[in-house]
Amino acid sequence: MNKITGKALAAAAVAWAGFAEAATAKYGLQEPQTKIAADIYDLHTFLFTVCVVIFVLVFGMMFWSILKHRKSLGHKAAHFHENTTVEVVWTIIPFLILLGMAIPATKTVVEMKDTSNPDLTIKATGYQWKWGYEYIRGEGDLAGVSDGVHFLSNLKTTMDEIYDKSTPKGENYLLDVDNELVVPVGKKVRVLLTAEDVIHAFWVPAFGVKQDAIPGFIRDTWFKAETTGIYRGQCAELCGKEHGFMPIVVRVVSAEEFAQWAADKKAAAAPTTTGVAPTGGDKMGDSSARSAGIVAAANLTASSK
Ligand SMILES: [Cu+2]
Repeated sequence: MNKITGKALAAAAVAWAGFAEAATAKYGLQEPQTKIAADIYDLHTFLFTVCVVIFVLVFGMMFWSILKHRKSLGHKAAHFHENTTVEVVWTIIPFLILLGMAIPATKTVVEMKDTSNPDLTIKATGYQWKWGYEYIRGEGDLAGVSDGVHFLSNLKTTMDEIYDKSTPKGENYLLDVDNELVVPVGKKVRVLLTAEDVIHAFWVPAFGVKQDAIPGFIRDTWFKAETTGIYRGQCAELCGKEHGFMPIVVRVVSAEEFAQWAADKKAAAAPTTTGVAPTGGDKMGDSSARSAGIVAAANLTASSK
């Protein structure tokens, strides 16, 4: 009998381990790719454990008390008031628990907010419903490599995939873009965030980055990706009917690949021999449309004089 119980327990443990692994893959946090994301992951595990322990202790004590001290067993309710020891204990213990949770959490939040000394600064602008990226001139060694590079990043998932039920959904359904945000590995990237129309939010779970992009304001955040690869995120602020259609895709590459990519982007954006900027579907109008507007405004000023 004991052997059978042992085997059953072992089988249950194996089944539970398998279930836990599958559940983690499906419902758990994404595998952290930055130190901050790893800190957040550990904090989540630690705080969740504290909550579970408190839950088990409180409910265990409650059910045990109800069952063991019920009226049918002949128990009579005890009457005690103003017990100083009990009151001191139940004030101090929660205070210590909160302190134990707040100290590591605050340390991580302070680290998250420290956007100083970046290697590279990128301005990300939220639009209904796409992201615009601009590699700006600023502090850091890498500023000269990519400064001035700017582009829009649109959803690549086809409308058929979204609306036509007979079309199979791709592997990265609603998480694929035409122009990825490319960054070098192991470098501190500061992201300046703003929006053109309504509030959006820049969220890349694997980097532990989530920051609102607010029209008229600049907020900043940072990440330092530790491994090359492609990491996906989404707008995390309900921003209109196509809120779910503005993903963020970050491609982390080596320093050489980054320099090459930046050079290619700059070459593609350079004016052609005819002096007309190439059309790259740049609806943001940062290049051709905006400069045409500037020229028109200059002409107006000139003619009014
Ligand atoms: Cu949005």
